[in-house]
Amino acid sequence: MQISVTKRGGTSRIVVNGFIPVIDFGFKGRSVGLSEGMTTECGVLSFEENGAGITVRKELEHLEHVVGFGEKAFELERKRVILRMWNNDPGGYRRGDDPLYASIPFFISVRDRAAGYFINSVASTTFDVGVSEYDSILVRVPEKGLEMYVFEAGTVAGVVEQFTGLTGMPFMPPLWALGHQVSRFSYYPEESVMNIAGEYLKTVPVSALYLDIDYMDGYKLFTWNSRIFGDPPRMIRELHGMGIRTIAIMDPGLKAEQGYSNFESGIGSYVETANRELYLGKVWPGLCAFPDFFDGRAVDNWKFMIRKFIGENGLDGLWLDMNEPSVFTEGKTIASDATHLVKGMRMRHDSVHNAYAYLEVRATYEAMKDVLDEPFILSRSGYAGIQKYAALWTGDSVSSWDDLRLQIPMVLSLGISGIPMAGCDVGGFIGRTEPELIARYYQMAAFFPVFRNHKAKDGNDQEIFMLPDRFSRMAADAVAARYEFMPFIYSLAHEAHVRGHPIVRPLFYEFQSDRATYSINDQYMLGTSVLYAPILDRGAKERDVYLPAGDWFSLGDGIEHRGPAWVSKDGMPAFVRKGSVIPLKDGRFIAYGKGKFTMFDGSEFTISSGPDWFRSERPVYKGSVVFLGVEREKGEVEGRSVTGRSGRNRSEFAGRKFSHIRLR
Ligand code: NBV
Repeated sequence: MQISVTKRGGTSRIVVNGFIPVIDFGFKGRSVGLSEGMTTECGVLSFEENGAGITVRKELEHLEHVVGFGEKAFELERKRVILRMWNNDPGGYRRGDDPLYASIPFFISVRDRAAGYFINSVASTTFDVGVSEYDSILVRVPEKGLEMYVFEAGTVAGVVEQFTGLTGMPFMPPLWALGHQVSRFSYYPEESVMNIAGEYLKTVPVSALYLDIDYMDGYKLFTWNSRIFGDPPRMIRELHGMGIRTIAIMDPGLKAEQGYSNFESGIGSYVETANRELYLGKVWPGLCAFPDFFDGRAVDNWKFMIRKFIGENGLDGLWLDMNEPSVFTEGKTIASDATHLVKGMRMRHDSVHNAYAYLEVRATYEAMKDVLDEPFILSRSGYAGIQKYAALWTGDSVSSWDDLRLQIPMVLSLGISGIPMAGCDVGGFIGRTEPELIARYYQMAAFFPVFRNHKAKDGNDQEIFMLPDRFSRMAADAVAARYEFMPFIYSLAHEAHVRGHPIVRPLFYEFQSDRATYSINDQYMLGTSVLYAPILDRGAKERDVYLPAGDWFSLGDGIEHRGPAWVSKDGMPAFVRKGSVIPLKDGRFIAYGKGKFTMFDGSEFTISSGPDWFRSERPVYKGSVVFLGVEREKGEVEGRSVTGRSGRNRSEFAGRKFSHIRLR
């Protein structure tokens, strides 16, 4: 076995047996020579060849925390589980099911210091985290070589910075993509779409509406069913007139049908069988061919169709579904021995599987950039680095109280795995639901970066305006709270874009040495400044909240608390951390802490005792991104602007007058 190591800053790249990765992140470092094993900040790493591949072993201490791994249906702490990286459509999932749609073969170990480990393999790797061997993490890679990275930053945040520094900074979402989005499998015909949009707007703001697969003619990509959508560009224009963007779903497979020009134009650049024939797999439209996104010709052809479809219809975003890719066969995806054209060589599907969605999404994003200022993609599947192009949602969850709870560690783990733009189907996708659960879903996800209500065909209607008064009010208040915090969320999206930090964070991200935080799966931080603890139990009126060390100002009742402490709260329990400035809607902001605050427009004010609420004379949000740097040590908080965003966002925050903000 031949091992080489190169290093730059705290990041080391280890290459075993000269392996060339399918997705190359272009790391350049200086060689630090060959070694059989390597001592890292969180234990010794060693490598073994076994018949079928390579095993990486990392020491695991009893007190070590292991977090990350992206979208997994487990708690934040990912010790004592075996996780497989294989993009998969489980067709609905519950806690403990694995694998799911996206694979991020990256984890963070936390001892006194934190270090990150990333196995850059797009084949099926497994991570056995202290199950087969109590004191080891075993990573099994089914290949003769591998590329892996170690990030020795000391802090969780530092590791995430290094990981996103390597795999790419998250895209900057358009402001509207952070608003309340609505969806259903499927809203049609056109009149119903318009009626639903109208009904929604009577109750809550809606920033985007999704069209699911029924808009197509026989599920054929880039077509419309003209019986139910007579004039799509006109409908989209009308929705725009109501302030609503339109996002259409897109699957990867094109129906293999003679005379269907979008299929015919791709012939020669589809995935092939082992015998070099066209590979066909059954999906919604019937037998489909799959663009081989590893092949530049397929990419060019796809981009052409995407540009045309977006341009002709005036769409604002795309929703890339079924891109694991999901096929209706026993193996649930493209046959293992089908082939792709990877850098001029034909490679088996199973050795490149987890890269398929990444390449599809990249091609789509690049095409959309040609026709839209600020493209938005919501993707189901992905791989490390997908954050450069798309937001992810956690797929087909079940409408249940446990799934409601499960969505928190899932979305937070995506965030610390480099993917800040994430969310879940608000209300839950599969199955029968109940109004209270929908309302609690709205509260739980109120600050999730992607905030979209979506539901399966055979589940109850879960639009806010369909709920009994009491629950529609709860849900509408959650939407209002989100819009109140929108400038803050947008600032955090910008921070994510330039630093790679998550928007919503597990508590340990901010309080790394507080052991209790690693098992808090039902609370989250919004940036560094707000702690949120939604109520998640049927019939509950209040809940216990864990506040880590420091001073906290409870937004619901205005009480100050000193952590570490457990407190009991009702409503939507949210707390501001001392030393924060939080920009709110209409130019208002919350400032909590002593010290001198400088706002981006140059205005300054001093707080000598607090908690306090302040209102700036001029809007904090002025067509530019407010980016707040916090210097907690000196008790000073500084707000400064980063310009360059489009002025048209401005109007969305204009209007309303200041009132005390109370989260009900
Ligand atoms: O396109 C239909 C659905 C979609 O609504 C859902 O959000 C996706 O996760 N899609 C899966 C296809 C299969 C649904 C059973």
